Amino acid sequence: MQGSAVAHPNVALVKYWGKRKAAGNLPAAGSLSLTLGRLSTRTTVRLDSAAGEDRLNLNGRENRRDLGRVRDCLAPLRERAGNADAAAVESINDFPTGAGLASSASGMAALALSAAAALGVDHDRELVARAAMAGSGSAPRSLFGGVVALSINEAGEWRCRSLLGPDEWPLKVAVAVTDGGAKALDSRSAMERTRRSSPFYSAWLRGQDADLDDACRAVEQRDFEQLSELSERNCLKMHAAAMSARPPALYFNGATVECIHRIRALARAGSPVFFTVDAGPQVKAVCLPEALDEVTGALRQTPGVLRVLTAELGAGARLA
Ligand code: 2P0
Repeated sequence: MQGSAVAHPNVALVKYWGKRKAAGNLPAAGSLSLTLGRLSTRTTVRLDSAAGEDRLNLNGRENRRDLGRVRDCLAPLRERAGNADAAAVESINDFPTGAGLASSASGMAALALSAAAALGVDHDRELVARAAMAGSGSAPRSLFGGVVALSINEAGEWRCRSLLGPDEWPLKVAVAVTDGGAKALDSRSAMERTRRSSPFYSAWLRGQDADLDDACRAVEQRDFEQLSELSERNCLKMHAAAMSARPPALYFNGATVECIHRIRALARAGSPVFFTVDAGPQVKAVCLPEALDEVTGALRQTPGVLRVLTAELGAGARLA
């Protein structure tokens, strides 16, 4: 009655920011992401019918704050398996947690798969995806490798799929860490605040289907220039909506902005690179392999950058 899984975080190029329904955690629009190899979450779930309650140990510490979303993730699996035994969850990230590096995506993907294995229902990948979604709206994307699209139709039916495997486009990602601590504002509250109060939220949502379609086309054609233009614009639109919430959700620090300018300058000078920023102050530079050394060097020299991590496209979540 035990299961273990590894999952990688993902970086969204077409962002998810706002829910359609809090129940089931359904995003209001589709999204597209790169699964990052090298950075990993490793999770083990042990079922114990004698234990009174679920427990979560995250990075070696007892964690009660995230137990709610752990239970949300476990619920559909427990229901299918007809097993309500208490779960002891142990999860370790080898990268900063809760700092805008999509630890909830890799965490909930690894949890869904390891819990499904512990409950004996991991053969049903659609159920595992549904459990991951219940934990976090970006988590189903980490179940898949390479470039991943999560699309949602008018009726709220969704599907997640890999557009290109990790070996089909040699994209590299340099992550400039500008703050090592956990973020002050979690994305769930910030996106809900944006939905309720940003004057730009409806415009943000209206553009999402077209951005996702264009991004899918750019990926299928391996058109780096198209993907660059679209991803930077989608990122800035998301942050514009978040910044215009009341009170504002501002994730950028000074170094975030410095990094963005540095990356834009490299691109203007002809390097194949673009930036994106998620719900935290870290900056992700996506580039073709020939630009990686130059990009990491430039980011390391940018004032306020603590360190630069690099990753290539990675595989989807798997049992370990
Ligand atoms: C994304 N982010 O698409 C976007 C871009 C952050 C910025 O998904 O409430 O942790 O658990 O569904 O997935 C972060 O939000 O939110 C996120 P919940 P989640 O990657």
